[in-house]
Amino acid sequence: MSDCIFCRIVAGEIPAKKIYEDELVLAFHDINPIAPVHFLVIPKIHVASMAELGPEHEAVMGRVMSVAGKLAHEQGATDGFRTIINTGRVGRQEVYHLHVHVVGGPEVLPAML
Ligand code: D5M
Repeated sequence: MSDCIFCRIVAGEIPAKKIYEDELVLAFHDINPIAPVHFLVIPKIHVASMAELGPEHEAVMGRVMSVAGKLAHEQGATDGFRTIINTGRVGRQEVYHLHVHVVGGPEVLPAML
């Protein structure tokens, strides 16, 4: 059994509020939402973080990004959204299975950069 929580969600070993799934990626609602729309899109294969990406991941990461944009609109972020990838200690990554946060809702988000 994997000790990666997101691998366990992919395997169906622990529950998640799934939004979308195909052969490459899975999307599900974040357990601690920070906005009316807040879900995660992950590659099904285990990649610990963005720092571990290589050329072999280009197809799956292309799918992650295109699914993120499509689902954002479907989930109600019709006037824009923010995508966040936390990487490593400095990036405050908590779960070491690469994931894209998609955050949005009706209100304009606080400025970040
Ligand atoms: O943050 C990891 C994100 O993953 C954080 O927003 C909570 C979310 N999380 C953690 N466990 C679960 C489960 N089981 N379901 C749904 N969402 C979850 P980061 O700092 O980007 O690594």
